[in-house]
Amino acid sequence: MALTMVPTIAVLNGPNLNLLGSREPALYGTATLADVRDLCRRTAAEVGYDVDFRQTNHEGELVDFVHEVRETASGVVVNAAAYTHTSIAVRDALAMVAAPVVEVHLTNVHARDEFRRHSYVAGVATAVIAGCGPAGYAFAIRHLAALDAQTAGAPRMPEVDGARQHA
Ligand code: CA2
Repeated sequence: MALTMVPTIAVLNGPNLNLLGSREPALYGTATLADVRDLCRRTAAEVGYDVDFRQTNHEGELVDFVHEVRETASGVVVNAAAYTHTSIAVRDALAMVAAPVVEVHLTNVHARDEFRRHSYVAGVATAVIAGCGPAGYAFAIRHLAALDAQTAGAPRMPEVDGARQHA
């Protein structure tokens, strides 16, 4: 009997998000990152996906995570946290991802400090979700699943396929 691979959505989290739920509940709520991971897994399972959920406090490791998932993930959800506002390296890595990328922030970054209004990630993302708390991750997963369902039925462009074979 043939094994069927379950497609995977990667959920990548940046610095300090490992401490979620332990500080600043008025701003970030009380959910922990483990709660966010469980929400992502439940949501993804509902729409037929696995989740590869990761967090790092290191810029280079976040770049490595993007490289590891860039050819295999059906979509990427990224909350690059403070690296959103500082990292051209993270942006350049995300620009090389074949699948759509959704940028997520727990808080409304546009209603906070001025420096949080600029995102290096947004320019290479398909969509940006901010201010919905952990639900933003679930919205992102549902959106990526919907995009994947759209493209699954679409005819592929031969010149694009050819270019990719030689890449
Ligand atoms: O709102 C978001 O999701 C942010 O990406 C969170 C980042 C911040 O630098 C971005 O501007 C917006 C900060 C993550 C800090 O994580 C926490 C750690 C402990 C308690 C609460 C949050």
